[in-house]
Amino acid sequence: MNTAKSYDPCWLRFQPIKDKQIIDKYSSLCSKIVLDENSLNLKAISNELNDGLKNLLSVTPDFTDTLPGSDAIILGKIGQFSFMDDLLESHEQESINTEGFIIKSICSAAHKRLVISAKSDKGLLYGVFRFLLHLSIEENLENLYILENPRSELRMINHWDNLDGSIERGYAGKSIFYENNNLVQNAERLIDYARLLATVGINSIVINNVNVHSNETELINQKISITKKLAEVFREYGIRTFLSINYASPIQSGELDSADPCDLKVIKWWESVISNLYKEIPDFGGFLVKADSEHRPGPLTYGRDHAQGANMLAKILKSYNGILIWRCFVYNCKQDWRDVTTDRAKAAYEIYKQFDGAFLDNVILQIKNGPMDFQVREPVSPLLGAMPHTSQILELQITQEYTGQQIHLCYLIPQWKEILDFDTYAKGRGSTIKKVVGGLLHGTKLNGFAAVVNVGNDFNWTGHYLAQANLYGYGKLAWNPDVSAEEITKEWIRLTFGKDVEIESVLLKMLLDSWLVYESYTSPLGLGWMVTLGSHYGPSVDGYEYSPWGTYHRADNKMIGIDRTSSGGTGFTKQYFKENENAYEYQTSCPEELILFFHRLSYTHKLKSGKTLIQHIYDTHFEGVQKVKDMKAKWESLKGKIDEHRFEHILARLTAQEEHAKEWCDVINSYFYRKTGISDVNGRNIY
Ligand code: GCV
Repeated sequence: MNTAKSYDPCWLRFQPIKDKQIIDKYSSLCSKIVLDENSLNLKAISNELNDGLKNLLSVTPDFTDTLPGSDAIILGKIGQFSFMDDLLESHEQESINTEGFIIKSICSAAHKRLVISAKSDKGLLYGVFRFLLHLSIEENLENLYILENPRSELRMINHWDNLDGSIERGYAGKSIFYENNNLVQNAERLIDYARLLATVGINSIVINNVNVHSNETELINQKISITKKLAEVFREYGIRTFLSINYASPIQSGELDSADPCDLKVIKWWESVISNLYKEIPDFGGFLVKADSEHRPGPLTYGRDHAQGANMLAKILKSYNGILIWRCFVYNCKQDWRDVTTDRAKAAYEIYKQFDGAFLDNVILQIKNGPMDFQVREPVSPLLGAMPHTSQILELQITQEYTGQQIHLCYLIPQWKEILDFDTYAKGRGSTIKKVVGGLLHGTKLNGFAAVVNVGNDFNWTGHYLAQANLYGYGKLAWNPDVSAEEITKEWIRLTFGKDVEIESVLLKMLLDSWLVYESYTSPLGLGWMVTLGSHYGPSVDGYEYSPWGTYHRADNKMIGIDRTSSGGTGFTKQYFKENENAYEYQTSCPEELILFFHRLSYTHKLKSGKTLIQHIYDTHFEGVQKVKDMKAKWESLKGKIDEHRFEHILARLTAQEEHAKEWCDVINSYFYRKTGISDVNGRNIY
């Protein structure tokens, strides 16, 4: 059972059901399963059913491939059993897509039946997991009817893991994949990780850091056995494996002296490497590339552009049904801070927009949600939706690099919901980001989501127990971006902490409020970046101010913020479609939470609340600390209701958060008080 493992089961707890009524009600239904095991490519389907039912109901199901006259679960692909046509309406069969599924309960006086059906093994697996999770929280199975299709083709996880076991921007221990340049000997944990991902519908994984160092460069050739082993684990759970590659691999290998995408020798080199990869891993997904970004090599070195660089690899991958994902996180990271004309926010659009339609159709551009870099608050990247002839996926960051590093509670689903609901106006009103990444807006062939994951080998996987919810929620949103934050959160709480009204109400509020609470005591009004240089943790108001990274607030004793308007500013607002451009261009219409991202204002500027900008900064920071205190008190009220280990662990994180929030508040408020000399109207202690 899960409890004996050396790590937390997260939302896959599958504890024995205690309610005798439920056991009596469903034991007979779950003891017989109609299933043709030989027709399944994913053995996980029957294994999960077997293990799940044994854990939950102490039932060992009897598998059969004929329809019994008794209660039974009927599991099969559409068209597989002749009797399926009597159980599923033709419109139901038609409306399920390749990875969707249906769960349908059919009860008559004679017997109870539960049909789980799909068009593919992956769909069946998702259906089985959904059924088991449903049962595990003791939901009613009678009248159960779920027909779901994932909205996006790619629902991807990006690991920033290195072969030495370190994780770039990892806050939950070491890699669960690698140590000492080899695989970690922990096969069971890897399988459980694949299970966790599959339960929320993740179907693709990049297994190494986008900053590909020398050891990781070899995952495509000398160290291919590592890639192959991980691909085997993930394949069983319907997850396709991808690699981040070093664009200069031909040079790094010592075999060539160039990585020029137009050099025939280079092309041949990649052809041979890719052919071998597919020989070893026939369903290999493809490559993710960070090129010409933050000192990583790329085609620009050879006078070639991004489209030439990407297409060379994509062309080779195409014949194997592979995909090439090209990141758009490209900007000048050697900027002179004295230069006020260059605007990092403009970089991705300026570089990539011109290539719309120039990429092969198996190339996807991976675009971070904001134009800067996963700050607690940024506008949505104007590049998203702006390239109608190019596949795009949205890159989110589950790992909390700038959002409290899994010490602070910062539940990101509300932030991601805002991003997904953002209207780009690319094709008029209603051109939301979720339509862009669902391929609905421009009809692009490939589409979806990628996110940098937050897991490591900590007992609880994510550093903070409650950060597990960010991983869960990401998968749920990638599957269906329309589902509400509240619904996702309640589901996660029930699966993870059981069904209890008080626990649910406390945790729901803590989680749903936490992003805005974090924002309130950190960097104000869309500025971002007031963190310690390098580590990105803790307040350092000028940490990035005189640096080459293009990340400035430009505070003096009168004014703060960046003018990004087209009338006197950097002109970034121009990159948006008219409606958004107009909104951001003017102080009166710019959303206030982003006002200093777009405008340079005086500290005495009056906000809509009637408060001055400086007073708003003071107030939100004091309030933020108080909210963390309240959150902690709420958590403490659950003592005795939650197992001691998790209770104490979370309490310790909240205690650290309270202390660090106070640090943030004092540093930020003191900085601005000293800069401006303007006192807090409420006379609170500022240093
Ligand atoms: C993997 C930021 C992070 C880097 C990260 C980079 C990226 O700069 O601080 O650690 O590198 O983004 O997304 O490529």
